[in-house]
Amino acid sequence: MPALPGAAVDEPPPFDTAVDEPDEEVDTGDELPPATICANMEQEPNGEVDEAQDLPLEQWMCGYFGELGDNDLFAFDIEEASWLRVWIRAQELGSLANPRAFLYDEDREFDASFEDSFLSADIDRTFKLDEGRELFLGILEQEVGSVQFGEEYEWRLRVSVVKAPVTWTSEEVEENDSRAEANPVVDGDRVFGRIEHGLRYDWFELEVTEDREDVSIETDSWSHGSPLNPEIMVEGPDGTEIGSAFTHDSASNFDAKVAFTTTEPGIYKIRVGSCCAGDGARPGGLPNWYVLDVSSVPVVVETEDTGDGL
Ligand SMILES: [Ca+2]
Ligand SMILES: [Ca+2]
Ligand SMILES: [Ca+2]
Ligand SMILES: [Ca+2]
Repeated sequence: MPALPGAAVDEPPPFDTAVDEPDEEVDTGDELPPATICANMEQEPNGEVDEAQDLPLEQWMCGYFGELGDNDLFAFDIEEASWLRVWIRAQELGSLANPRAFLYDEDREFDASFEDSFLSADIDRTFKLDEGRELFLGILEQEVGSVQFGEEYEWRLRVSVVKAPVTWTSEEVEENDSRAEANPVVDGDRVFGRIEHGLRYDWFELEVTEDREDVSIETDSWSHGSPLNPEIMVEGPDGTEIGSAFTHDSASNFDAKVAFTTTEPGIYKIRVGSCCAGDGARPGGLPNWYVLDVSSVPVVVETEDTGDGL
């Protein structure tokens, strides 16, 4: 289990012990005393915008889905463009809750919904705020049912300012939603971009000068906590699709990678979007970021090469 910042070394394991253990020393009037790690407890009612509770950064806020349809809403201010991590824990700590979360700002310009993480019903997302904003984070039980609430539906959440998990060399230039507006890229580029809307695309184009170049187009996104599960599609100079992917080298890595060897020089078009074309889901929004990593190197021709390079 990852270290929990602020936790005392001898703190009992989260939840299972901490919430069930009677603590006579702390009498807050609550039926269950706060666990040591909980610097803050939710204060109901907190379901409406004007009831949103201030969320201190870098500290754990703890609470429950205590009633049917319980919505727990928090507000926090970020003064400048920053990388943020939203970490919401429940099932991994033994809670029955399966939280989902909605992040948004007053103008609804920066919004995303967060559901399960890979192999986990909990939420751990890292993204780059584009500018200083006052943000709201609402969480609620994801399971739809009449009994998904109560004292066993505890959650803990923390929002923190973090270091960028990736590096990049340039940023996309919108509008780039069509082939004609494609941003040029070259070998070695790492382009930071966002899928501002799930139905929009970011187009790039790579000029290949040799007949045969090994091209690899891939994202750093999902594997670094971005809400975006990206999809890449590449077209050759004649407009035919060379490949598309929403996974990386392994089927359980939801970054995207398309790698191939060219057969002719020309302009190769690259389309980046939210997984997946033809699928109705395709979430988007400013928090959905990626870094597109571009590699294109001429194939070294072997003297005994018979034509297929293998
Ligand atoms: Ca609550
Ligand atoms: Ca509530
Ligand atoms: Ca974009
Ligand atoms: Ca675009």
